[in-house]
Amino acid sequence: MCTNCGCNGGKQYTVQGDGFSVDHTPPGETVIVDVHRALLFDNDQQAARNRQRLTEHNITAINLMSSPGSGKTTLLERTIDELLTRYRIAVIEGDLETENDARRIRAKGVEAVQITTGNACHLDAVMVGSALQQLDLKLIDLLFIENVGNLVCPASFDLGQHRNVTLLSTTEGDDKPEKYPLIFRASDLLLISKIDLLPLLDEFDLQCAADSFASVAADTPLLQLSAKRGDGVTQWLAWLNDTHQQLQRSS
Ligand SMILES: Nc1nc2c(ncn2[C@@H]2O[C@H](COP(=O)(O)OP(=O)(O)OP(=O)(O)O)[C@@H](O)[C@H]2O)c(=O)[nH]1
Ligand SMILES: [Mg+2]
Repeated sequence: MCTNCGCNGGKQYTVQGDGFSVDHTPPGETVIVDVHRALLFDNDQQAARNRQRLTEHNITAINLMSSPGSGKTTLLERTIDELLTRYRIAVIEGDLETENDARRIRAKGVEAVQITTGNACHLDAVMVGSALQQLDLKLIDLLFIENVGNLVCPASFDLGQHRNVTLLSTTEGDDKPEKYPLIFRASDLLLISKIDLLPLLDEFDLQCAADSFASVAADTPLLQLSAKRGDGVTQWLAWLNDTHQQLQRSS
């Protein structure tokens, strides 16, 4: 179980490449609250340092969160295809195991650092800070952080990103925002992904998904997207562009 929520059975996080690792000893029940507070306090401090470094380098950092398989890496591949001539892009990939996603990103000609978390179900700011040391920040405009596929824990850990984007795939059901409110409430943008599959999924109702999302995050924008077919990609790129310009003006 992880020391935050009790879901990490392992003891070690690893960022491949620079040998970073931390041991986590499961605390006794009476200690858990204090450990939570200390853990999140330390995490937030590291996240603030990450954000400051990124901002100093005029980098816009986007944290992508969703269930496993909702289409995060596919969206990144599409985004790179569309934006690489305009922006310098880098990606930090989070998964329990394998370098698969980083390989997919590198195949697009973009630098990617793979973090493998062992059994941990989320990235944290220390892991991201360590991954940042492996990137030349002077050569990046947009940094995407693909979080571990999970609708719960990633929402609790600030990584130093500037914006959170959450994907909800049509294959997951339209009631997820109400069932997992924390992550949807933390989002700056919701992407309903794989809408090309809608004709096959008569149970998924776009209006129900929008209502469910509005019930937890009324003022947050939502886009319908198919990274495969291209629906909504123009709007997604426009959101990214606007966000980057906005952050540049305010820094
Ligand atoms: N039909 C359809 N399939 C998609 C779309 N986007 C992704 N997929 C498929 O969904 C599966 C998972 O996609 P990934 O991009 O690997 O998902 P992910 O969120 O990165 O997965 P994890 O990193 O394991 O959490 C793959 O088989 C993709 O081809 C889409 O827009 N439409
Ligand atoms: Mg992925």
